[in-house]
Amino acid sequence: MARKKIALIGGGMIGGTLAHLVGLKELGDVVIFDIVDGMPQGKALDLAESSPVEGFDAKLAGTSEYAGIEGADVVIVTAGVPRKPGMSRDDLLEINLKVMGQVGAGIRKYAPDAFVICITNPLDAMVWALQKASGLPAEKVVGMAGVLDSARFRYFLAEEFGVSVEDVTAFVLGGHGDSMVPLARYSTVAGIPVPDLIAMNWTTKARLDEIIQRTRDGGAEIVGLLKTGSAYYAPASSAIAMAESYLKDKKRVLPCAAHLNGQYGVKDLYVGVPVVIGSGGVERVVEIELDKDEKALFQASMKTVEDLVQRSRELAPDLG
Ligand code: A3D
Repeated sequence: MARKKIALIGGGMIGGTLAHLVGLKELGDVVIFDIVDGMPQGKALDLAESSPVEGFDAKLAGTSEYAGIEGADVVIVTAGVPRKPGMSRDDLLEINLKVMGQVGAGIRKYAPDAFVICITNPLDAMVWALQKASGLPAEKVVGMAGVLDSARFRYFLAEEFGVSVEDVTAFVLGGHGDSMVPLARYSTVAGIPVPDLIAMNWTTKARLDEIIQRTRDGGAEIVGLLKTGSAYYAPASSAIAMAESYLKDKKRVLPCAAHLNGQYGVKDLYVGVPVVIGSGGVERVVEIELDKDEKALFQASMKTVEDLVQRSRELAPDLG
């Protein structure tokens, strides 16, 4: 069986980490595309030279031509500008919309059968723009945010409870950003819902609220520490989990920014919801019951996504 081909559009901090993970996990051959002269080629060669030591077999190449991504099975998009301290994800809207237009055209021409994962911020608007610009079926274009947001929630909960991260599941809905909705009652330790753990005195409601707020601010916390860019290790791991589920038809249930067409009362928007990812792409959107408070938070989050997409439509009317 021929190796799979994974194209990484954007070879910056996340792109380089993605290439490393694809190699270490032997998911396939890698092409890194970037507009910076020599950088994607340099990173690809450096990573290829690590393969004898790590013991993985993969071809790694860098390119600045879209033809290089031809026939890719998976395309992961990080092209654009990351947040600087004090900048909101929304500030990136205009510049990264133009980038999505170029990237979408490249995918449309050279990798129309790929499963496309968008990471570029502001995520919910960029994945929407990328789907429109590429013209790919909506179930083949998805945004990475929920896996990262829920990983942060899981990590903080595991620290709080003094248990393995492996035994903590967490649930985050809605847009990526300050309005995301971490759902405590669907978050568990070995199946025990977090509200029950409060009743068992494992933590308090006040501590849980602090953890939820820290999860919402998770991206900004890293930006504040790094000062020169945003998080890249955990975002890359999160996108790889999605790519792996597609490539291996694992049918994992992962929170992703998926195209909704009526589910959760939302039309033609990308929003963070649990989905099943298999060889068909997004094979199913899982629609859970929300209580009154959760619904209100979800709707507020939806409103911010809607506003962002509306502004995107105004800035790039050709996207539709
Ligand atoms: P960075 O290291 O700057 O890499 C971005 C790369 O994109 C650079 O190498 C650029 O040269 C390249 N690039 C710029 N314009 C183009 C273009 N037109 N075509 C191809 N390549 C181009 O950033 P990063 O890797 O740290 O982050 C990438 C993106 O991910 C940013 O938009 C971040 O805001 C976003 N991000 C999202 C999350 C989510 O959870 C959604 C988390 C972390 C970062």
